[in-house]
Amino acid sequence: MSPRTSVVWTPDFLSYQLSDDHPLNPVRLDLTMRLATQLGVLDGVETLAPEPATDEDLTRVHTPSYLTAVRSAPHEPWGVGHGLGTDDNPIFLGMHEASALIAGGSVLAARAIAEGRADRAVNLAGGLHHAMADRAAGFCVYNDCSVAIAWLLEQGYERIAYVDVDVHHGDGVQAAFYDDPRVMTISMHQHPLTLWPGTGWPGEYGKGDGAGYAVNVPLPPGTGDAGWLRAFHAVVPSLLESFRPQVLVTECGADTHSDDPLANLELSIDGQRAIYHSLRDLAERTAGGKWLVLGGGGYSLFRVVPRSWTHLLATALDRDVDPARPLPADWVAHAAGLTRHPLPTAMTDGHDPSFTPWGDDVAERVDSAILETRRAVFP
Ligand code: ZLS
Ligand code: CA
Ligand code: ZN
Repeated sequence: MSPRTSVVWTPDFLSYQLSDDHPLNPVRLDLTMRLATQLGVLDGVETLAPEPATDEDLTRVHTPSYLTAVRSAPHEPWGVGHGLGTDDNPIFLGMHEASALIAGGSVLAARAIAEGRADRAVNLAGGLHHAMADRAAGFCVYNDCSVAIAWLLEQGYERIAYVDVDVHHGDGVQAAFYDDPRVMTISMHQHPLTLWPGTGWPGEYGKGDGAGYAVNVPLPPGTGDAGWLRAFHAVVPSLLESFRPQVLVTECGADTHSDDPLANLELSIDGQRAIYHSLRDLAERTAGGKWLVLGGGGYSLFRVVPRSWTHLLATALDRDVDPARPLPADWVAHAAGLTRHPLPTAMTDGHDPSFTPWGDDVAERVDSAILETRRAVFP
């Protein structure tokens, strides 16, 4: 039987706008939904409208005093602390409401799976993986990934795998479950010496009962499709095959792309599409088909995120989009009215993800990253 997929969406997700010139611009979500709709990817798909996460949901991960600070910050912005009011995490009106709505979206997606109404569920506004128990960080106020996982644990789930393909380290989710063997966290990311937040070393492998259940794969700047996929396949499938998660949760940030202004990996749309197909295959083979898909970073707002996440939605819906498919003229015209950047013309960057234009130096450094991770986590 073909899998049932739920898509969580409300236009109110667009109110998570940290500031006018902030890199995490919600226009990327609007452009993605428009592109997926115009390509017919969402035809007949009923979207689920979320409610804000409750305090009970949020305090499975966050401290009550942090919730109080987030709620009051827009009204008394002086000396709030908790990482709020920084360049990365400016205080904005409705900050608690917008952040709780995104977390509620990820809980709703988890609930659709837990209640057996869906095998797969998608919240593209989610993936805010840096938020800590009592602190905002890296554009993230509430950690919807952790809140959804904590909700699943509360329902009695015993094995959740979290795979984070965003270019940044999934530090907040790792920290939330660092000593908990019920949650295996795996993050692929640009090397901590070369990218904020500077964590995600292979030696961070969990502690106490959770030792061995945190996994980090740092990749050198310049890593392209082939190197990234090589590292992924050397580490992730065998871990998931032995862990046998009941649900696979994935953070699917699209900031690994070569056009992304915040980081220095060199993936293409075609490489990212291959990643999404691998994640789907792993959910089918190792997690009984249960796949919770979250968004994440991605700062090439016009050229990358809409195409990449349309492939992600299509993958989750088993309606794969041909990379050669041209972009609809209406979408291009709409996007052209918002940017002076040249727009792509098709759903591909014209790359074969198994081909790498990079020299052996990057390939060799990818191989040493793989070895380092494997030494840390495989007995
Ligand atoms: O994973 O690098 C940093 C921290 C700083 C440098 C930048 N300044 C402004 C603050 C202090 C050390 N922060 C990163 C955070 C990256 C978060 C990624 C989130 C995710 O993709 C999941 C959603 C960072 N990199 C780039 C920026 N911040 C950044 C770039 C441009 C701007 C504009 C708005 C704000 C200030 C000017 C800003 C941040
Ligand atoms: Ca990551
Ligand atoms: Zn990121």
